[in-house]
Amino acid sequence: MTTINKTLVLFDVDGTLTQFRLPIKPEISEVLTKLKEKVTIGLVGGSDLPKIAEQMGRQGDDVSEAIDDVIQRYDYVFAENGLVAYKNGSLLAKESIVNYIGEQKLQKLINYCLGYMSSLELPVKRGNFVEFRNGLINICPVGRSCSQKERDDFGAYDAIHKIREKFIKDVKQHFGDELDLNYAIGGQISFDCFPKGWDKTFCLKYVEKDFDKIYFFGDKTQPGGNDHEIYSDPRTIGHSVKDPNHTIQILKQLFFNENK
Ligand code: M1P
Repeated sequence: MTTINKTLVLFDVDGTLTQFRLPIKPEISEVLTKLKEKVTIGLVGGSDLPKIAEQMGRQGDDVSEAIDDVIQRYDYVFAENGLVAYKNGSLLAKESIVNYIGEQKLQKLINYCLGYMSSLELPVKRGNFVEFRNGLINICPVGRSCSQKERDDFGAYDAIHKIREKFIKDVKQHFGDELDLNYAIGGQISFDCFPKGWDKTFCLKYVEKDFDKIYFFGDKTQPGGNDHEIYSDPRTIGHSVKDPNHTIQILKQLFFNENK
């Protein structure tokens, strides 16, 4: 197999390598294993490391084993947009949103979002509406403790009623530039809030000097989606995909000389 030097291929997770929050399928994983023999590969997800590991690590492992597996399996793992960064199995860097924006601003955001969600009427509401992570705050109107069916139902409901888009618009209008935050939809039921510039391009500072070509594959590449900035960044060659099969189809054309 020919090795292509100094090429990095970065992948978003949900919608690009897996269905939303579900484990990677063996046939997709197999292509990535073959790709790693040719180029350097990495993941850049909005989710935290345990969630990425659950989907991309060895299935059946407990969370800490799955984390060990995923950080070994991929050359780079950038969780929470790269705010938690691993290279070759070791922690490279970790950033904290609370240190960066401070407790007061953080509470303003959380209190406002909880207030907004308290007056939202949805087909169902469950628990865990605000998830605090290292580098971002995840806001989830239906509640992260919903079942897979409730998740899928909310996804379909949101596609019609634009609950998340309207919510983000309202938060932006309410705070203006006061919080200096950005908001992006990365998955099916929630949106992420993070300091401006802490989108997925954040991870590029760890790799831009070491590679001649950096490919990026993502599904949420439209403005407002959490792949948009890195997809359109001049440092990457962006590919917008419809689903994991589409990703594999493009990989085969680009790296395995298959034309369809
Ligand atoms: O990977 C993209 C997103 O995955 C999850 O989204 P949801 O639960 O809405 O499907 C979240 O972990 C989110 O933070 C992340 O951006």
